Amino acid sequence: MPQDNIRCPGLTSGAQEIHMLAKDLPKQMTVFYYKQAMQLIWVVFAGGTGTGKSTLFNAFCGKQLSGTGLERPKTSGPIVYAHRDCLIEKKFPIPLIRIERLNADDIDGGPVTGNPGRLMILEHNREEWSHFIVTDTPDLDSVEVENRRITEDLYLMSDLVVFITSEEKYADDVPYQFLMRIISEKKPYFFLLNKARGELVGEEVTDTLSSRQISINKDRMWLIPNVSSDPAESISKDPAFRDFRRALTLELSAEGLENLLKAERSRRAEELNSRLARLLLLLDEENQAAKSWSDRLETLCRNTCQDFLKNQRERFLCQI
Ligand SMILES: Nc1nc2c(ncn2[C@@H]2O[C@H](COP(=O)(O)OP(=O)(O)O)[C@@H](O)[C@H]2O)c(=O)[nH]1
Ligand SMILES: [Mg+2]
Repeated sequence: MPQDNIRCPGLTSGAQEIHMLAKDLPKQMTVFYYKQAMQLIWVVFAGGTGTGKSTLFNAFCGKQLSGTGLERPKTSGPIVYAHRDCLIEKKFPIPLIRIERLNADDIDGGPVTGNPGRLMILEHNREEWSHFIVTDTPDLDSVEVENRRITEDLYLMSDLVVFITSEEKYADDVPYQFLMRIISEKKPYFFLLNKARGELVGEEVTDTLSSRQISINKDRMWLIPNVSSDPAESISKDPAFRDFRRALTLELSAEGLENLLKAERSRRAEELNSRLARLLLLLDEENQAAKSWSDRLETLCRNTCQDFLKNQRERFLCQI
């Protein structure tokens, strides 16, 4: 059972959800206030294990920043590519995470892999990228609880998610649940299906997803073909990848900053409101259930006493 400060008797089927909401809401509110005070777009690359998140993150940033490879888990902590003046640390809302900084031009040991419980900021000085940050994350279906938790926290921080999947993964349960959440919460997203076979077409993907109640906006979907050698190099030259990069760069233009942040803030406020309303509704149902149980007990108690008295009277009354 999650830890929270709510005491409820657990008489309704919503009791478990009450505890989940009560546990998550304080963090969501802290994130809300942190982001409210910041003119910065958080782009988060997220997806299942080995789908190519780090490869595509590097290709988008135009630099080998994050380690890639098939040994799992390769990315052990989040890696953030940010302008050196971004004040990410100020009142950072995720507790228990240490923030470290490195100059992105100075990663002598090659691409970094991150560390559990730490957020690694790789600083740059590209002025045209100073109003947004790009984050690579550990696998959201990682076997490590810590990895899954941090990816979940970064999702809360995100204003835009680049969801990455691959042909063999896109119907898997955990990535599917995550995608479902992105769409149901109306979070802005880009959907990349990496390592796609040549003959795979968009309709096949959208049909499979719609058979599982996920409707993907085709304008937000790119199939990045499987390249046979040197993915780091080949992907950045691929026309589908270039098209995705153009679309994301356009979305992140400095002129669009105000609108994107405004839309995301009101989406976030709505999301919080609906969670709070849901919590109040479930608590009310618990109250009603508690009241009717207490009424039932009272009736039972009264009937039992009356039966008992009647029984005793009959027993002790003199009978002729
Ligand atoms: N052959 C091939 N390998 C790829 C492609 N994209 C990524 N990879 C490889 O897949 C492995 C996992 O990629 P990585 O970016 O580390 O995945 P992540 O775990 O999602 O971050 C790496 O060895 C990449 O080089 C591709 O299009 N073709
Ligand atoms: Mg990775």
